[in-house]
Amino acid sequence: MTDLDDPQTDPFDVARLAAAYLAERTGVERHDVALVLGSGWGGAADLLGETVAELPSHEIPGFSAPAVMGHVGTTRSILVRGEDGAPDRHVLVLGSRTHLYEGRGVRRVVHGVRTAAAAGARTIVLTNGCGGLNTAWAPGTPVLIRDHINLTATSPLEGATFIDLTDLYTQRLRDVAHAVDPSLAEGVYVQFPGPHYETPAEVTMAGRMGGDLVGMSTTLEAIAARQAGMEVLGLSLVTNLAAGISPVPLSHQEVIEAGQAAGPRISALLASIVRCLDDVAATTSVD
Ligand code: 8IG
Repeated sequence: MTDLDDPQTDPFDVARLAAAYLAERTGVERHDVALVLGSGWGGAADLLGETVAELPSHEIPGFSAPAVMGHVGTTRSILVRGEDGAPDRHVLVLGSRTHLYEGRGVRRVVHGVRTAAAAGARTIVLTNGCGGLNTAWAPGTPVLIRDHINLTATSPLEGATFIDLTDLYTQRLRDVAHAVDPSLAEGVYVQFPGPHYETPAEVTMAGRMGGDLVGMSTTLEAIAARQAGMEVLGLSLVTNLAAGISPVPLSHQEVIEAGQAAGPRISALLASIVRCLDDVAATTSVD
């Protein structure tokens, strides 16, 4: 049973199948950390370490082909060498994600996360490109996700599954990120369904609700990650000021260009954070 669209299929069975496929294709039995690369974050994997294996994501059971230009469609296994006696870590890099707006269902949106958990990952780093409400955050500014507001009106959890989200983007991992870069800002990420950007009135609403960032991904993945027992770190790249905050209309081209311009800097930041995560995650249980 590999059809995620079939309600009879257990999505965790498909995730285990995908993880077994990954182990076979990469030769890596277990991965320690997973990394989901969103808009603007694509170059980060190159700085992490040596790529052990790279495969087109759509070949993995349950994965679909990427739909959006600028999203890399490969999955990589990277060996991050431990420094100062720290152990080597296997990092699973998911270079593409399925967005809710693609209409393929929530199970597909979170399948990569569940696969990472089935592959052994205890820590997941979710990255995205987003709009910013704070004018002090120029396009190209990375922001740590402190919490989220899920406006998709859906959940990856099925049935009466109650999961505590009090410390979803854990303070512990945000402390690790701040140790790498004390200047990192923090914000509340608001996920809209998309694929249209917000109206200025919706951005005003997001701000009054307590939001700082608006985007179209991440919250459902974070919930699924927590359900799977993973510790979550979220990093947003502000690629544009949100509608109405900016005097000019948004364009997808602007988003891609801001990502490319910020690429080298945020890639180095992400690589440093992942190397530090390894050290912490190696000695910490999240059960
Ligand atoms: I990149 O301004 C990016 N993704 N919802 N709004 C929403 N998603 C985004 C935006 C934005 N920029």
